This record gives sequence, C-alpha cells and structure tokens, in this order.
Amino acid sequence: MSKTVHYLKDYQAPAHSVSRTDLSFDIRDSHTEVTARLTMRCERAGAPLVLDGSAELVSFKINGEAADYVLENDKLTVAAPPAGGFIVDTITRVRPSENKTLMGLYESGGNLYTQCEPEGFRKITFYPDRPDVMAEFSTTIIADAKRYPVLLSNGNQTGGGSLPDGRHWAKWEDPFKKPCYLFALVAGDLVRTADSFTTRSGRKVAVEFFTRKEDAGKVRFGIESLKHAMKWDETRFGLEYDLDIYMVVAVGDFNMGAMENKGLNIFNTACVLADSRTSTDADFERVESVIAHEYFHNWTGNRVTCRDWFQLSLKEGLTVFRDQEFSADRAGRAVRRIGSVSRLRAFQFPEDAGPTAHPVRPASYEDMNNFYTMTVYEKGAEVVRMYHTFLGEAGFQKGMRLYFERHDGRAVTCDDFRAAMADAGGFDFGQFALWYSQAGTPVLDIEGRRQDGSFILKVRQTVPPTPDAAAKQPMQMPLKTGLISRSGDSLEFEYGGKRGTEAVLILTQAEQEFVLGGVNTDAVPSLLRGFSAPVRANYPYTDADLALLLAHDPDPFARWEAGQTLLRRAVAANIAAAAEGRPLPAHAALREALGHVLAADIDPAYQALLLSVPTEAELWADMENFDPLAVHQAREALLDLIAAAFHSRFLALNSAAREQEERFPDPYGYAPEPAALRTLRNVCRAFILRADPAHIEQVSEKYDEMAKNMTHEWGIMSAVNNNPSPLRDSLLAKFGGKFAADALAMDKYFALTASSLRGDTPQQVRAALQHPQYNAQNPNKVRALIGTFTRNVPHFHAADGSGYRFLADKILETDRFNPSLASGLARAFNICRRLEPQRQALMKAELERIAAVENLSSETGEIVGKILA
Ligand code: B3K
Ligand code: ZN
Repeated sequence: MSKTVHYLKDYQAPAHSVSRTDLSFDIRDSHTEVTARLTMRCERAGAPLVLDGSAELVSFKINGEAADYVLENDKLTVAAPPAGGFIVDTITRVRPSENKTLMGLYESGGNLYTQCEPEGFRKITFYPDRPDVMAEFSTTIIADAKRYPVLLSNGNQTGGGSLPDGRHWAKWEDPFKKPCYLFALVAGDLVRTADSFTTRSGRKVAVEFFTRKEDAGKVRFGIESLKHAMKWDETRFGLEYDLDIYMVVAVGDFNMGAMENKGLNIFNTACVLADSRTSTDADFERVESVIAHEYFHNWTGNRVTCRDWFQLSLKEGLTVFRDQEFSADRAGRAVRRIGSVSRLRAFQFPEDAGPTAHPVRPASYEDMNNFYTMTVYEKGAEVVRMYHTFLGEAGFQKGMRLYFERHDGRAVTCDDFRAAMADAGGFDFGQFALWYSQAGTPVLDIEGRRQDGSFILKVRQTVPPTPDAAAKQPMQMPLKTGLISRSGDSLEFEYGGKRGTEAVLILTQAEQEFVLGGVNTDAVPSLLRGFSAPVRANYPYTDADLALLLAHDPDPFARWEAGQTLLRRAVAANIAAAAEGRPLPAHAALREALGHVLAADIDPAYQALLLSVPTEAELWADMENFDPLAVHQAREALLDLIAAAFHSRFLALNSAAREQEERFPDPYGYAPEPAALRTLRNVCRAFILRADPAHIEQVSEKYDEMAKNMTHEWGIMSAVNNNPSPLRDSLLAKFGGKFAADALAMDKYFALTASSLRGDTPQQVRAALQHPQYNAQNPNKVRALIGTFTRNVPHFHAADGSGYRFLADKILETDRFNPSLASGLARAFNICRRLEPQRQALMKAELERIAAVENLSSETGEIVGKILA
C-alpha cells in the first residue's frame, strides 16, 4: 500500500458544507442498505465535490439525477458539482457480520454497533468525513423486530412503529450539529436499565443503559457514576446536559475504552460494567472515570469540536484533565495525582523519547488511528493543567466560559483554546504555544544555594531532540516550589513580592535564576510540587535530603517523589554492584526511611504508593543501551530485600487493615475508604508471599475464606502468581473455573497467566491461546493475554528472542482483520533502539519481518516503519 502523509500545514477549509444528513438503515440478514440524503452547499466556487467512502456504492445522485463521478482510493469525486445548494442521494451496502475491524458498522454477539471516530463513517456511506463539517442528523432504522428489538441512534426518538413481515422501525433526530465521527447506531437484543437526572435548571433527562441480559446486574454503579458526573459538571464547570435522553450501550468487542457519540455513548463492557464479585476496586474507579470522561465530552468535544484531527488534544487533553479533576474531587486527590503521574512516566515519557514521539498537536500522520496516544491524551491533560496552575481555578473557569462563548457549535483549534485562556486570564501564553509543537520531555537541571539571606535556585532547561526536530526552544512552564528546614518545617520565603511557604516560579528561558528571599536557615528545596509540569527534574539531593522530604514534605507528590528517587537510586546501586560482581548493597538508609513510612499514620492508599518500587518502564527512562533483564533482577532483588526486612511489619499491617476493613457497613463493596485499605493489603500480601513463598499453602487452604471480593482475589492471585508451587496452578485453574462464564473476569485470568515470572509462562500463554474462553478477535482478550505478555520483562525480553518472535506472529495474525489492535501491540517494540545491541538486533529482525509482509495495514506499517527508520 502506498503511504499518504497528511500535514497540519496543508489544512484547507471544506469546499462543501452539509447542513442536514438524513440516513436510513435497512438491516437485512446478509447486509445493511444505507440510504443517505445530504443537504449540501458549495463554499468555494469551482471546487470539485469530494466525498470519502469505502462502502459498496449502489447508487449516487445529485439533485435527483444520476451524476458523473470518479471513484478512486476511497474518494468519490464529482468534477463539476452544482454551485450553491444541492442534494446528494447515495445508497451503499455494508456487511456488518464480515467486518472484524470494529470500525464503521459491525456485528458483535448478533447485535450491530458503530464506531466512527476518527474515520469510520466513510465505511458506512460517502461523506465529507472530517470534523469541521457539522450537520444536523436524522436516522431511520428498519429491522426485524425479534432479532433487533432495540433500535438506537443519536438525539431524541421522534418516531417508530411496526411494519409487515415482523419488521419494525425507529426514527431518531439530533438537533445539535455534529461532525460524522459522533454518529452512532445500535440495533439488537438488549436489556434497558432506566433512571433519570434532573438538571439544575429543572429539566428531567432520561438515563438509559443497554446491556446483554446477563450483564444487566452490573450497570448500577455506572449509572450512579454518570449522575455524579452530570452534577459535578454543573457545580464545578457550570455545564448542563442538553438533550432529553442520555444513553450508554455496553459491547464486549470494542477497540478502545468508550466513545462519546452524541447522546448515545458506546462503551467497552470493561469500562461500564462493575460488581464487586468480578471487578476490582481499580475497575470501579476506571468505570467512574471513563463514564465521566465520555459525559464531559458532550461539551468539550461535541458542542465544541476539533477543526481537524491534528487538534485532537483540544478535546482529549481537556477532557482527560476534566475527568482527572472529577475523580480527584470524588476521593483521594493526592493518590489520584500520583497515579496519573506514574502512568505518564511509565507510558508517555518512553513514547516521547522513542521513534513515535510527536507533539501534543502532531504536525503529520499517516493513519490517524495511531494518534490516540498517551501524548495527545495524558501529556495533553498536563498542558491543560498548566493553564490551570498559572491562572488558578477562578481564572481557568473564566477562560472556559470565554471558550464556550466564542466557539459553541464550532470546530476549532488548540490555538483558539489558548487564546481564550490568555484573553480571560490576562496572561501571556505566547511562548506556551511550544507545548503544542515541540515533542520530547523537557529536562530541568536544578541547583540551589544559600546566599545573603536568600535561597537561590538555578534552573537549566533542555528539550531533547526527537525524530521530527533536533533543535528545540525553551518552554514556558510553572515550577511549584517550597523550602523545608532541616528540622522538617515548611519555611516562609519571599518571591514575586509575596511571602509564603510556596511559590509558582515561571520558567521561560534556557537558564534562569530565582531568588527566594528571607531565608536565614539551611533548607532543602521541595520542587515540582504536584508535578506542576510534565518534565524530568534533577536536583543533587543527598540521600539525607530525600529522607527529610519523604518524612516532612507537606506536598504529597513531592513527598512521594523523594521516596521514589531513593528507590530508583537503590535499584541503580544494585545494577552497578551486579555488573561489577560485588555483593548487593544493604540499603540501610532506605530501610530506615521505609521503616518510618510503615509506621506513619497516613491514608492507606497513599502509604501503599510510598511502598511501591518504580516499574521497569519508569526505571528505563534514564537508560540507554541497557539489558532489561539486569534492570529487572536488580529491581527484584530490592523487592526481596524490602520483603525480608519488614516481613512481620507487613503481616501486622495486613491484619490491622483487615480489621478496619471489616468495620465498614458494606465491607467488601466498593467505596473509596475500604478500597484504600484493600490497596494496602494487596501491597502487603505481595511482600508477604515474596518473603515466605511457602505461605502459599495457607493461602490455598483459606482461599475461599480470604477471597471476599475481586480485589481480594486479584491481590491474592497476584501475590502467588510467581510462586513455583503447583498450588499456584491449581489456584489459577480454580479461578478460571469459577469465572468461566464471566468474560471480564476471564480477562483477569488471562492477564495472570501472561504476567507470571515463572519459567513455564511462555508455554502457559501458548496453551491459553487454545482456552475455550480465549478469542483472538476480541480486543479485551488479546490485550489481556498478548498485551500483558509484552510487559512481562524476563519473558518478553528473553535473550533468545522468542518473546519478540511470539509478538511479531501475533501482530501479523491480528493485522489481517483488526489493524488498530495490531498497531497497538506493535508499540511494545518502541523500546528497540534503547536496548543493548543483541536484543536490539533480535527485535529489529522481527520488525523487518513484519515490514516485509505484503498487504500490511497502513496503521501497523506506520508504527513499524517509524521504529525501523
Ligand atoms: N474519542 C474516543 C476515542 C476514539 C479512538 C478512535 N481510535 C474515546 C475518548 O477519548 O473518549
Ligand atoms: Zn476522550
């Protein structure tokens, strides 16, 4: 396939607009016939009419007459369309049951669903498939009443009834203009669970969730989450829902988490269904945040949408920021913040330092599906958070109001958002534009010294080169800073004419000095508080400085980060000792610091974070030319040391937390407080089983008694998952038997199988491919088994290359029917260039084998090509 690259700089406003789109879907057993009437207008005289489409075209008319057109490379071109307004009528035929891409109209479990973002609508009909073409839609659906009793589309239902031959119909009309990527249709045999929400202006909105019959018992939490989100958006952002009905449909075969189609969200079952027997507390929290995320898109994404796909972060970065704030306001702000930062560092930083690095607003793409990335979403959210840090809550909200005032009902750019923030806040965000155009994680090298009653911070800023650009300019960013005295007190200081214990320093230059005045005692700086900018910050702290911050920093992020730095240093010391054949260090200072953490009276979920050793993916961030196994072993050795040093403390902490958990009225249901206790318990369990592998015998005997809900089961199974005993296999088999009928719980079974460090894991993974509950066409299953395996460091990075070969085989198999899923798997090879030469060569050979395949999809081809380039 020849590759086409799309460039931001080539943007041109559409030559033809669509004011109305009237669709009709006639659903038959073998195919669906789609009739589309587009009310169009010429916006640029003399321009040809170009429609995107890859469906089978049955008929095409302009103003009622057969029109001349050329159909080539999924584009239909009419050289001389009428000037002014005209009507386009097309009929297409699509085959949902043969569509395994899960884009466009597809079948899952006998029902029909759509996924259009970013360019799936063109698989349904011929259309200007770009987000800046916004129209009012109506959708008529006709289908067999028994097989498809439920017929849904966007907006409000305005008609429906029975037809001869056991068929029926429904008509939906969406009064809000929208781009076609927000179109949705669902037809099938689904159960409806209904509720309602009354908006602050007193309008009653119907809330309806649709699932398969067997899942109907798992929607309550999702419904409550939606109502919380609707209320929160009114109170915190002043935003109210605009239609009379809000529908959510759950589907088991889905490429990503969920989709914000106007009034008709479609969700991966994993992101909407939850009950405590089959879902962990983390699953509940994910459901709550994804439900909120899709709801928040109604304003940030749907009412105001993107001019073009380069602007994706306009809606995604902003909406992630909003869902993060929602979750933080619901419960556990500090723990949530650290969770987001960990994710960013484990997954976005490597992306930003690798072959697929791109700015928050990419300058080019081959396949847009590849740009739903950690950078666009998570770094994009950090960029929005920086506006918030500069302007404060009131200033930021003023900016949001101005943004909606200016742009409601339109398709706009990241610059429009930046201008609204600047104009409302009276703040110069000129230089801030670089966050949208420069890729790479900035590095801050900071030094501090005391001089004449001041504490002086010298900050050097560098943005590393990325494949798209070598030379970078310094960026504007907030550096939230405090000072801690040697006795652990927060010191007051003067900065910018104000006196206080914290200041936001504004970085703009490659090198800058900041004078914090009125400091007459020795101090340790507390830097990048709250992770105020998505950067890597270095400061020459001594281990004693870090221990001080870990004990006393009032900022929960900075406090945690001090501990993480100590842990990173300990792993690095283990790596160095192993490389030189020395005995591993005893880490006395670290052990002392962790002893204080274990004794501290703090939120158990926060305590659990303080006890977590950075993952391999985070540790690799500092490394080049590295052996992943050496890092893995050094990390494991540190975990062994901590487990042995505090064995009795972990036992005591676990039983104290159990007692507290059991005091809750509904001890094993999801609620933030018992969930925090369970998080800590599961950290303890992992250390306990590590220190005492024979403990698996007791675990196995008492499993049923201990496994009170899925969080417990998951924690126990994870803790025994590396155990060499056959008891681990019987526990896993028991788990698999118990949940055989529950698709989502079985994803956990496959993830456990693929994440075990035991030597027989590769064989167990191969055997799992034949498991009756495994399905190579279901993205959740593929990600649970294959995706998890790519994060299993010793097995994926096996020195003989077998892990790389296995993944390459699976990518090639998957690419034949679902390119999005395949290209997602291929990202595990992103790390290639940073590995030691032998593994690099093995990985490269597999990448070349993939690249050489004829008919490779453009999605997988783009990722593999960039890694090899
Ligand atoms: N907007 C969708 C993502 C679509 C991904 C298409 N490959 C979900 C979300 O971000 O809310
Ligand atoms: Zn989103």
